[in-house]
Amino acid sequence: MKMTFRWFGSTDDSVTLEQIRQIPGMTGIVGALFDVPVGEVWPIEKIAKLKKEVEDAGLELEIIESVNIHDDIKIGLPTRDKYIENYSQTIRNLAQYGIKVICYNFMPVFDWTRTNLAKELADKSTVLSYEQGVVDKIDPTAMLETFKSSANGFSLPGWEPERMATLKELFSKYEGLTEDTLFDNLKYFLEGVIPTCIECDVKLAIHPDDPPWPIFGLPRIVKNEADLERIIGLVDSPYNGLTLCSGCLGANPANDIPKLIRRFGAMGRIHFAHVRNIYIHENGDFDESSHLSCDGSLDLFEIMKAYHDIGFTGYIRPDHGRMIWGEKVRPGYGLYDRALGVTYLNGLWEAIGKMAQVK
Ligand code: DNO
Repeated sequence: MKMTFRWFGSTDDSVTLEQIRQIPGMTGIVGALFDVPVGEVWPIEKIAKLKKEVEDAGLELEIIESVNIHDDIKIGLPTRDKYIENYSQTIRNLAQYGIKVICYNFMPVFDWTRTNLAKELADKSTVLSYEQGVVDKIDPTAMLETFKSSANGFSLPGWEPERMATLKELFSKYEGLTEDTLFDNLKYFLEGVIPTCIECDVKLAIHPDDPPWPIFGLPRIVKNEADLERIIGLVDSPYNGLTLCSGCLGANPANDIPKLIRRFGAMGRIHFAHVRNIYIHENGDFDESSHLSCDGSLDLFEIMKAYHDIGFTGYIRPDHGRMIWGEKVRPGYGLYDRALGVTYLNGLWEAIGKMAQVK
């Protein structure tokens, strides 16, 4: 596996490349251009600048999270062809700079959703959390206020202010869209871009829905094993792959994460691993706990063992972290707890590897 760390760029991340490089075992950055509006081609010059910055810091840039998909593609509007062409051009541009994997999602309107970005735990750390009762009661536009007021002044990935400004209009465009139509639209998108992926040797890795069930009456299609199976069958190519996010899929206890890793990993379809833990309450609500198995509901040893057993050589990153030690940065994306996460994952990996040799 290749250990990586998500970074939001020199102007929008309080964590520096130098700090990231000092985390033991770190090899690369998971990067993106956050100032290019969704749907536009990513300019060569900006990609070149990002690549150089990362490499000058002694790290690699081979994976992008995310090149987001324009809503017209998800809805299936006639304008989608133009956006699919733009997406293909972005793939070509990224390939020129050595990008190997692109993570994306296919969630209507909202990317990942939480109801509290700073829930205080008994030890006074704060975590991202999700309460279904809150989501059921509030107008989705109110979610924006929650996000704005508790994001420590940072923008949040997937919640771009320009897009969110047209929220009501966006919702009306999605009206009546079913899961099946969303699958059809994903297939149309994949059929449009996979030939370019093959030509450029860039793999796509769809990110699961977070949480993995429909919210605000919008359909979601990357929720469980059956969905993942259907997705990889839409275009049967290794270039049509997965980002296996343990925390997203794991929010539904029916999703057996080690089983999913073994199954889709053996098929060579997992290109990117997001590994984190969550603590699921009795009513199904959840908090994003520390990565440690005993702090959450997922068994991180079993998850890392599954990756080890399939001989995983892809990219991996710790996922969201808690806010600890007085850090006040982008919720979920501080330095300290994610660095602890990396060290823990590396420790598990080393131990599992050595145990396998002893046997
Ligand atoms: C949240 C992330 C997501 C993820 C996208 C991928 O922190 O896990 O925003 O990057 O869904 O497109």
